Amino acid sequence: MRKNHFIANAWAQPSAGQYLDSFDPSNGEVLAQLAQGHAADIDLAVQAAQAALGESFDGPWGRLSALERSRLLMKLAAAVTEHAQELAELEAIDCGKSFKTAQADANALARYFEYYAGAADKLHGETLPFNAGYTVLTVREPHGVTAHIVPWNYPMQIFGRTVGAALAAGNACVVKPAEDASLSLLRLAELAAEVGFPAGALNVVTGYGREAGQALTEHPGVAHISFTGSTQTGRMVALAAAERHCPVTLELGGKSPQIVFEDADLAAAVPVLVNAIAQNAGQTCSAGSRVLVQRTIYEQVLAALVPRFEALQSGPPALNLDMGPLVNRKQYEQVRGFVGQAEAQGLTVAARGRIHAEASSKGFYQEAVLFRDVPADSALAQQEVFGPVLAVMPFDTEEEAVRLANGTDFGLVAGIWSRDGARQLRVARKMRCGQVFINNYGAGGGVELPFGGVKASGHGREKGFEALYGFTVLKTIAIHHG
Ligand code: TXE
Repeated sequence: MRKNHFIANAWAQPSAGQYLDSFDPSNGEVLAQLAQGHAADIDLAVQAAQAALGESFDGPWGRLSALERSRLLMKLAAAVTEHAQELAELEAIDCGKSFKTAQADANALARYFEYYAGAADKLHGETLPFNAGYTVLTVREPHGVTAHIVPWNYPMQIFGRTVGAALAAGNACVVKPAEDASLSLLRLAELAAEVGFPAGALNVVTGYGREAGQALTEHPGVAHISFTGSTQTGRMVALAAAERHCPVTLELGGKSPQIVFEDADLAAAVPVLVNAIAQNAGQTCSAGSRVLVQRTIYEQVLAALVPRFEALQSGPPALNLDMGPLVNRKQYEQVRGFVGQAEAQGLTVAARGRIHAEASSKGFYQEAVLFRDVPADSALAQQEVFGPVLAVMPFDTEEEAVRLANGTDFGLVAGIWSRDGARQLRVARKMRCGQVFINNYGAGGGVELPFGGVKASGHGREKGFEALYGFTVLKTIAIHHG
């Protein structure tokens, strides 16, 4: 399968004529050849987006009313629902997800478009009380051309929450998917053209991060950058953006804790603790990769976790097991490296999951691993593994739990399990992160719920109305009428 860029509602061959191999993680074989984008391809896409907007927002996309944008997004949501099976299959094979996970991602994508379609014509400014003789108002305007650098773990969902919001707010988008997982996003761009988005409103340029990605971050025509990915690359993107004062939203990784107090409802908590790390084989920015358990119930919680971990199975996407393979060899080696290093340091493996007999030995399969008594300063407790590896550790007091929970460079999400209402809120207010879940974890995704991090987890908010605000520039207009 050979795929080109999608620019101005048409397939575009790569300017340098080069294609890169994208691999099937379930067997290590070449799945597709993707156009290898360079600066020239990015330039074409940015020009197409600029033309769609027009110099004074008078182009075929720029002049549409909020209601017209809303209706197009609603049509795109319907097209995604109609093609959900096809999109899920592409995503499952490309990323190594089980089909049921990819299906859920397709549903979430449709929901993002619905949500932002509904929000597009409710994105209004204010009138402000001011001096006598004045009327002052604010208007929210699009940035212009927005860049969206998308990783491989949830391509459709991340596309939905950034591109959906950016389009609703009236921006024209240039998307650079991950080199490992571009197929669903190329199809989405095609669907957008089919439902009537004007040429240039949505463009997808594939290629490597250091080529197409970097060129996009450096392009002077880009007015806002939304990046989801690693902390390291996020820093490079932010530096490139700073060179030309371009606003940037960074959604980076995490080492998110779940705190289990002795009064928690364990029957409710335990399955969620497992799912929070098994979901997408741990390749989730908000994965609950640390579990802090009050010492009085520590052995009880471990005893409940162990059989559930042992039952977790990894296998080919079509088998719809708990987990598929990891996305690529680099990720596979990274996760194996963390596990091997922890074992070499004498950390205790409490349980291991299984790899299904039908899994190819050439696929990137990693079984779930549960480590107990993990020291707070170890790599396993401090660094993002991005695989199905859970670090469990005990604590004695609430103060210690808060210190441990906040004691990493990251700050994305936290979970609190307790029946004590005062403690729930007290601890939630002390968490240094962007989202806190009490007696649940993730709230089932929640497209309406603002999401993002602090510290090395990034800045800016996606999802909900906050994302829409981020994709607009607030202009104040003061009228002196006497
Ligand atoms: O990420 P990169 P990688 C974390 C996770 C994972 C690690 C490495 O810990 O193990 O990152 O993954 C594009 N300019 N997360 O190497 O490099 C790249 O092409 C512009 C967490 O895959 O950050 C891809 O589209 N763009 C995370 C995207 O950036 C560049 C999701 C992400 O790649 C670029 C994924 C450059 N110089 C990984 N270099 C999350 N927050 O969910 C690369 N890219």
